[in-house]
Amino acid sequence: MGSNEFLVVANRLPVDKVGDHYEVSPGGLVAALAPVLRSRGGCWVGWPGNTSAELEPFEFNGISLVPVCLDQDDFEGFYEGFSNSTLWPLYHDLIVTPEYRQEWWERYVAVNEKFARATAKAAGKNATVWVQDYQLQLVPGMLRELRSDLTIGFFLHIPFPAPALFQQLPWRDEILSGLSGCDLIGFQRTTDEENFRLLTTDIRTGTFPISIDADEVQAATESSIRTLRNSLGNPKHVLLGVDRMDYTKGILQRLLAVEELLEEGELDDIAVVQLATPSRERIEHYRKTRTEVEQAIGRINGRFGQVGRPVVHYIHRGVSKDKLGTFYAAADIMLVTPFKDGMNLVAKEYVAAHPNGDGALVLSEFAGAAVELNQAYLCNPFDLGSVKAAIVAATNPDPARMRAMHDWVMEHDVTRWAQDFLEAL
Ligand code: ADQ
Repeated sequence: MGSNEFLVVANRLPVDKVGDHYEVSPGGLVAALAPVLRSRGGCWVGWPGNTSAELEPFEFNGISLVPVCLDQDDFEGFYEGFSNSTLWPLYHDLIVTPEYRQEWWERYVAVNEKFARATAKAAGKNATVWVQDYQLQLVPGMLRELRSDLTIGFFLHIPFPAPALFQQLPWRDEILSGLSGCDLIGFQRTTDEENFRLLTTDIRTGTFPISIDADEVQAATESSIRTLRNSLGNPKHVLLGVDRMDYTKGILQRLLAVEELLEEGELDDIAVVQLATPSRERIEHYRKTRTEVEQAIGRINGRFGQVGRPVVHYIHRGVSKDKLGTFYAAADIMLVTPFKDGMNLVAKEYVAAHPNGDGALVLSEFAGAAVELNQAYLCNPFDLGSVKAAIVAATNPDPARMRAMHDWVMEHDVTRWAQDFLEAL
């Protein structure tokens, strides 16, 4: 038994090793939880992100970190396999076909056991443990067996599918029994919660839409916005996409919509900026998505670009928070078009960067964010006509809509999300 009174357990530690030191790593979960942990002073249990190091617990930026070390077989079976090639596509409504493999499942069980044991060791008497996301659905049940004194919460960051889909999973009973170790399970949307409750009503559940650390969205200066727009050739409309390169995000669909609008003469004098962080690149579907996106970008630039003035500006790298803030502030239209998304923090970050009512958000109905940001220009990414109509409408936006969404996001930030969940727990 340890002495920590509050523990976050997540697949990844909130840091990356860069050379011989650590840096806070980017991503939805980290953005969401780091501020909460700092203010409560707890510990974070997670994988350090590489399979080589055997690490001891250490302190970083006022948070104590408890590493769970994974070897290459764990990484391939638990992370790339069961988490991201079985559960990820299944929970995102089969955008690609999930693969069901016994050896991946066995790794998933073994790695969840590692997390549960490390957590049981670090937790003080009657501590509160908050387990995060689809990679660790067995941890609550295992932890309950090891430590009956703990209060255990779980938050699912991605959607929970309809029972008809979930029931495909050969290990569906084991997953439900793992989750039944929880005192409370939180979901992003009521539809996720309802889907889960159709399977079992024995566990307490709630809906807690995650949000952003609104203060972290850097206020961009006028001059940085001007410099950026100049470098894009001062077009009438700047359109922006910011995503992990993932097939759930509908990056190709938004490019195809723009291409058709250019072809039809419905849009002109535009620049599109697509920032896409590399993601899960050893998985075939991810490589295919990248290839399709890059082909479309090349084709669109070939058809509609000029020398020195492409239509689509594409960065396949992460960008710093402060540059990202300038992109958000400079963009007239933000394109968020996932086929399915638990929440989508990018949509909220964009809204936070537009305090004065300028800008327009084109948002998929299938993003969790669409529930709260219902003043966006909503679209159905499975219907290109609907994406095109939303983009055209967004070229002449109503400032009242952005103002209303801005006020909502500023009020409902990630601190409030965490407070709401932990109070309910
Ligand atoms: P993600 O699928 O990673 O998260 P999202 O919520 O959009 O999706 O978060 C991505 C984060 O990464 C954002 O904070 C964004 O700023 C950052 N980011 C993306 N591209 C970047 C780039 N090129 N450079 C720098 N930063 C970049 C999962 C779920 C979501 C859910 C979150 C949190 O899939 O639905 O909203 O968890 O619960």
